[in-house]
Amino acid sequence: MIYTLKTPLTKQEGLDAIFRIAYLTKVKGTELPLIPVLTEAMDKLVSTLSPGLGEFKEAQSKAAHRVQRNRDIAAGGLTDEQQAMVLELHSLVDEDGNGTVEKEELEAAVGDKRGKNKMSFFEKLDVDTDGHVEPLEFLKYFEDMSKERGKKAVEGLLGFVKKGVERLRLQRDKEKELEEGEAAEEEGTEE
Ligand SMILES: [Ca+2]
Ligand SMILES: [Ca+2]
Repeated sequence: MIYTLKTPLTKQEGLDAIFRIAYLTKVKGTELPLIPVLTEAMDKLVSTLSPGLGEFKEAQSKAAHRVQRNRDIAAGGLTDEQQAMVLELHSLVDEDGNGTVEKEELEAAVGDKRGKNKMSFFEKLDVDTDGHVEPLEFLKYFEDMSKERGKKAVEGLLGFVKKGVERLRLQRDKEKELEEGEAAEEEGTEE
């Protein structure tokens, strides 16, 4: 049965062959009805082929995704590294770690800069205006910017956000140190 599958048969020829083999090996000369035997043969065939089928489909969809990605990058979209960087920045700006960036978090990192059209950076990012910037909204903003204004503009903004995040982290560390210092002092006076 397996051998016939490796020959260039049409689907119909393949099915006919399977049915014929099922008939010859299981039904001919017996009292068995044909249909249950065929059903069983089909089930066996499906379970034999389906693990490979899943892999094949996955490889195919990965290849299709790859082609689409290459097209996007060729059209000026972000590279894989830049996408990773954008998502990392998103998670760094998301200080409370709830998975989205809120207005206060963004302003703490990069301030409240308004463009010519009076829209704040946050308003531009939060396209669906639900008050949270999801990772995909963040990514889309940089992706569009890359396509419309080029790599340099994106690199510039990425650098700006990165600096903001680093400055914020230093500031938080200092505050923490101060707090710990005070706590230690208090403990010291108690003794
Ligand atoms: Ca957040
Ligand atoms: Ca949103």
